[in-house]
Amino acid sequence: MVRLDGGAFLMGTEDADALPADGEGPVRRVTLRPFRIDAHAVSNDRFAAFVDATGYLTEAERFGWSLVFVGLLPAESRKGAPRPERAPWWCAVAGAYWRAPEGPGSGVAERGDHPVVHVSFNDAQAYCRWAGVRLPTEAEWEYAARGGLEQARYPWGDELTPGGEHRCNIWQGPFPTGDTAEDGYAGTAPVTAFEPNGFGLFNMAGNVWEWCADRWGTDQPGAARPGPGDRPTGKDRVTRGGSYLCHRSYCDGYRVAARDHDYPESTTGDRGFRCAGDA
Ligand SMILES: [Cu+2]
Repeated sequence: MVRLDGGAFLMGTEDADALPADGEGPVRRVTLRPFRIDAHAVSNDRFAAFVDATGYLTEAERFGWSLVFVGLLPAESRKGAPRPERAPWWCAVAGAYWRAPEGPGSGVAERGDHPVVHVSFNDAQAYCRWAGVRLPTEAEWEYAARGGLEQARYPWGDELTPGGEHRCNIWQGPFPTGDTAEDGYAGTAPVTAFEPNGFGLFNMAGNVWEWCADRWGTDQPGAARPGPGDRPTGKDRVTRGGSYLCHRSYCDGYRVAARDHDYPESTTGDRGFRCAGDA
């Protein structure tokens, strides 16, 4: 973990291309206590240590399925797999879970240092309890992702590919049919791929969406809520950072202020987490 000083920072954005419905704005001054945060997302190897020690069954295992990106599935597994109408590039795959990310027959033997996926918010909480840590608040996550830069668009600055260099694992090419993997990866990348940001944190943009502690909402409290703090109500939880599936044609979740959410039992092949703690 990396210890960060906290203090005041400008959270959110008023960028013209941020959707008002996502609640990225207004920009507000938020003050944080010092805290610690993982330098990278929790890997398959780390999650395996938790499961081996506790016998924990993830929600995807208990429900018997999870959402896998269609492009990562062999043709025979795609057949008959239900697809959400709103996002038909996902297939509901029976038997998909963290140790079999593309369903039966797949494995993580070659992906021990990749982020664990198909973990729900509740699974992430269970891991954190075991490890004696907690999920970051959304404010902590964004402060960490910004890496000390004020109001930059990405964790490294304002340009997506400075000098033509890829700085994160997202989608290149036409979505969802052809990821050219120009950044070096189709699907997940190792948790320490690419240069870290100014705080030494890896993959705060792209690779996998990361669960935060906060309940989802789009009302930003500004000065009324000076520090991190959970909303009292709401079922969904916040996710941040975007994933290997993000492409500006439909989702630029890899912008440092971008936000998303899902219900706490939900799992997908592009969502994981990193842990935080009090300093
Ligand atoms: Cu996205």
